[in-house]
Amino acid sequence: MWIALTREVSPTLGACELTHLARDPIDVARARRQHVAYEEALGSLGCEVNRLPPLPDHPDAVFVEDTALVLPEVAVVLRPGAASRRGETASVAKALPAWRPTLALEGPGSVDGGDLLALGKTVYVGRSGRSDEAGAEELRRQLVPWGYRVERVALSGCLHLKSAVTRVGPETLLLNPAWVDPAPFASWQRIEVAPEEPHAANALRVGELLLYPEAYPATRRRLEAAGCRVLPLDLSELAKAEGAVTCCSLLFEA
Ligand code: CIR
Repeated sequence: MWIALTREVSPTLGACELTHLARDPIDVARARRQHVAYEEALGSLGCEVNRLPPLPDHPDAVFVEDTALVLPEVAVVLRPGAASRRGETASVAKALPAWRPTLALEGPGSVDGGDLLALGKTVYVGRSGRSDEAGAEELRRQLVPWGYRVERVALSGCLHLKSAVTRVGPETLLLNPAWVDPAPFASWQRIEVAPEEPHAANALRVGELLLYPEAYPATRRRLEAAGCRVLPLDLSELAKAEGAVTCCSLLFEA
C-alpha cells in the first residue's frame, strides 16, 4: 500500500517563493483543480491520499516534498532553506510518526526535500540555494546509523536537484545534463530531456507508471521510446510557482 501525503493549494499561492522564474499571475482556482486531478491520479494508481492540514497563510504549502525525506526505515523532517517555508514542517512532523520513526533536522543548516534523491542506500543532496553544507552534514549524521550515505551533487541553473534528475525506472534516471553533472549517476541508465524542454526532468514514479507534466511532449516521447508508461497531467499553474510532479506529495510505502 502506497501512502501519498498532500496539502491543498493555499489561496496565497500567488505570493510563492520564486528563484529561477519571473512572476506570472497564478489562477489559484485552476491550480486547485489541477492539484485535485493530481491527487485523483495518485488515488487511481492505488495510493491512499492523506491530506495534511491546510496552511492558507503559507503560499508554498502545497509543495510538501520539501518538508521531509521518507525512506523505507526512517523519516527525517527537514528544515527548508526559504525562511517563509519553515512553518510548513510542524504538521508533517506530527503526521509522519504514524508510518516511520521520525527524526528532525535541528538547524542551523537547511535542506529542501526537492534537493534529495534517494537511490538505494545513497541519498544525493543538491548543492542549491536552499540546501547548504551544514544541512547536508546534519542529514548525513542522522542517516549514517540507518545505513545510508549522503553525497553532494553540484547543480546550476535550477531550483532543486529533482528539477534536474529523477528516477523513472528500476535502473533508469531522467536527467537534464545542462543543470546537473551526470558523472555521479554513471552506473545508471540515463534518458536526457529534450533540449527545448529544460524543465522536463521531474517525473513522479508510482509503481510501474510515471505521473508527468503534459507540457513536455518531446521528452515524453523519449520516455515512451525507452519503455516507460506515462500518465500525463496538466500542472501549468503549479509550474508558475516553480513546482512540478514530485513536489506535491510525499510518497512512500506504508
Ligand atoms: C519554492 O520556491 O520553494 C516553491 N515556490 C516551489 C517549490 C518546489 N518544490 C520542489 O520542487 N520540491
